[in-house]
Amino acid sequence: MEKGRILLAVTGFHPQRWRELLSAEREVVLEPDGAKDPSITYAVVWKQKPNLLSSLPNLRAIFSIGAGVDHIFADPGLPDVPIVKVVADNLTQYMTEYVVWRVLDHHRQGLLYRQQQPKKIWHEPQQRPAGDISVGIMGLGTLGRAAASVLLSLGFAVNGWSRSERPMEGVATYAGEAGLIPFLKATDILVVLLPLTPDTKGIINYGVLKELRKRNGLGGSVLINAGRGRLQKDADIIRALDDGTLKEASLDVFEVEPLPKTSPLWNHPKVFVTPHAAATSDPIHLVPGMLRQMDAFERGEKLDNLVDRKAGY
Ligand code: NDP
Ligand code: OXD
Repeated sequence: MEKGRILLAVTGFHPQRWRELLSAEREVVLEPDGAKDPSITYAVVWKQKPNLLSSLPNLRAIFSIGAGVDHIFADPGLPDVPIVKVVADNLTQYMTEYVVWRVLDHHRQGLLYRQQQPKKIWHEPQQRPAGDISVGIMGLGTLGRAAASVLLSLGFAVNGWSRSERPMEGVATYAGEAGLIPFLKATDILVVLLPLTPDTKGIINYGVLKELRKRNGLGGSVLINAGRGRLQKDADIIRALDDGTLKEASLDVFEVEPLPKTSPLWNHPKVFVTPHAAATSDPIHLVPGMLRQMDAFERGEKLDNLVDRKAGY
């Protein structure tokens, strides 16, 4: 079979490096060219323009350049072809680093020390063992499990919540709607690594934050969201921080991105902001896997890391 051509449609990413690496093995057409082109069989996308994909008469598969695929499902005219998401050691490693960094910073009172230093305050707060803190990971998938295993090795108690039962040695696991409240009640630091789907949109709201455990050495519960911004209600997080429901938050994702300059989250003294940078998609690490999958598909083999269209992730 002839090697299929690729449409590269990536909004918000610099396409040059992706194009260069993909072009090493296949012909690449860069959006805005390519609409309706019958010679295109694959689309490599990030936030592609609505109805672009449905204009391609011979499209056989869509490759997301991220682990999340909500940007693809946002297209009202999404054609019924397989969608492949990113599962890659490099991306998983980045996310594990982010989660462990933020958990350790909250656990080891990073905010307090950053406040003390400019005032030249020499004060050591009480230290607690990691085992006194339970980190609850919402979304015990590829990224959640990897982070969980490093947190376990550091001695934290770890809980996990997923849609279906996902046992993991050393982790107290909870599943589905029935497992949500017990999971929250057993969690001091909530780490959100869920995909954005119709079921998870807005799930990080005041009511949910209220359920988190507060009797811990941290002096309150903590939120870390590196999943998607629209999982959370920014205003509910601010309310929870202001009334003490939450002690601190680390947010990598926001309802609107880039986070508007007018957002109170920027200047909130209890919030640590990163610009959707927890785990970047690096083409040098991701393109070889995409090209390998395209070759395998053309040999009649099945695609890996397929999105479950019904579940939306
Ligand atoms: P996976 O698909 O491997 O895991 C998703 C997890 O979420 C699974 O455990 C799944 O349950 C669970 N889940 C999904 N829906 C629900 C629900 N309704 N209720 C409870 N649990 C649910 O995804 P990844 O780990 O690869 O990635 C997770 C997300 O991280 C991505 O979708 C993306 O949004 C985000 N991300 C953010 C990045 C950043 O830089 N900020 C970078 C990369 C990813 P089950 O196991 O039962 O299927
Ligand atoms: C992703 C992301 O989904 O970077 O991979 O957000």
